[in-house]
Amino acid sequence: MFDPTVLQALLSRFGLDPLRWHCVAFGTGLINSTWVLKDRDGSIKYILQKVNHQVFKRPQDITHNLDLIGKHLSQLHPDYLFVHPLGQHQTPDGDYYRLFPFVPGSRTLDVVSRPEQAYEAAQSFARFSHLLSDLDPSRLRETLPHFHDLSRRYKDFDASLKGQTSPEIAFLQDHAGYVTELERLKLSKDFPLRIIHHDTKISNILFDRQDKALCVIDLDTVMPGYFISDVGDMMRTYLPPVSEEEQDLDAVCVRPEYFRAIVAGYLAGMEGGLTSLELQQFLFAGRFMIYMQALRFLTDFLSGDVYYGTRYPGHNLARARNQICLLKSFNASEGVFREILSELLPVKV
Ligand code: GN1
Ligand code: MG
Repeated sequence: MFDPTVLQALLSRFGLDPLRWHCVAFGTGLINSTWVLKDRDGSIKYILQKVNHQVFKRPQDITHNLDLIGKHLSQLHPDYLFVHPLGQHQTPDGDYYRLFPFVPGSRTLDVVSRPEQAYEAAQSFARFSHLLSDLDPSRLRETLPHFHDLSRRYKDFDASLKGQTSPEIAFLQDHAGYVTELERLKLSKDFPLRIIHHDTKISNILFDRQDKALCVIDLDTVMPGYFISDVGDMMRTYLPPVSEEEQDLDAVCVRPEYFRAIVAGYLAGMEGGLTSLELQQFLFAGRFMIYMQALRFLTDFLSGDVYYGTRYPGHNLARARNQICLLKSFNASEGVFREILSELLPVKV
């Protein structure tokens, strides 16, 4: 938790009376730390976030992107709810904090328990990219260079092996065809770089009490990328009934009705904005993101857990096993997914 003197100094910097606000840790993110600021009556008014500057080496690039996006949206789509930070501050030891307004009546979900929630989230992430489609992606900074660069992730994985073998390593090596598949797609002009979110887990959507999506949040990784990152991360995190933390692999499976909801919601939010080549990549989107997350967890395990926080020995190995199991389950459901796609898509896949 917070050193009280650091917290007091920080709140004063943001123009808040340190004696008035009660600061409580919030959320389950693996990278940044988040707190809510409660007023004396217990109501939440602000969100305070510390950006992990080991990961985000240039937090000012996040600010640059958010300013650019905020201006664009307020000019062209003034009704769009965009939660802009109220302020940011770097402490003398380099920690970077941001203060956000709490959106009244909003709540976040940690798990997707109804397909309607998946639809709402997918529609919101798609709408966000769609409304930004007339902003040149190259004007944004890459807040995390090579973040979803699968070739780079594979190289890092390969370098971490140092001659070791295991069933997990062999599985990921056997599926390295996904790396070349993405490189091939990237060569096509019909597979455009877009401004996308890059972290579409359900807790990055604010919902109202009726489970209608209000807006997307956690915009640190908004930067140029491919739509398959956003769709794929929704598949990775909404299709299974359990999270990547689940160690009971029998519980890791995919739920086709959530696949339908993601695809339908995303198409609705994009309003016809995807190219025909993109429309054919919904299955690859899921494979790509689940595979990359398995690579990232296993690489971190093999490298001594330097990136993801762990709570027990072998935690990152367990997460990698979970994702490998999810990828197997995803691929085993290809037939059902194809049927759904043939109903929803205007093109044949
Ligand atoms: C990290 O911290 P969190 O949960 O928002 C990671 C994502 C991973 C996710 C896996 C900047 O996100 O890419 O998918 O963990 N974010 C970063 O849980 O590495
Ligand atoms: Mg995040």
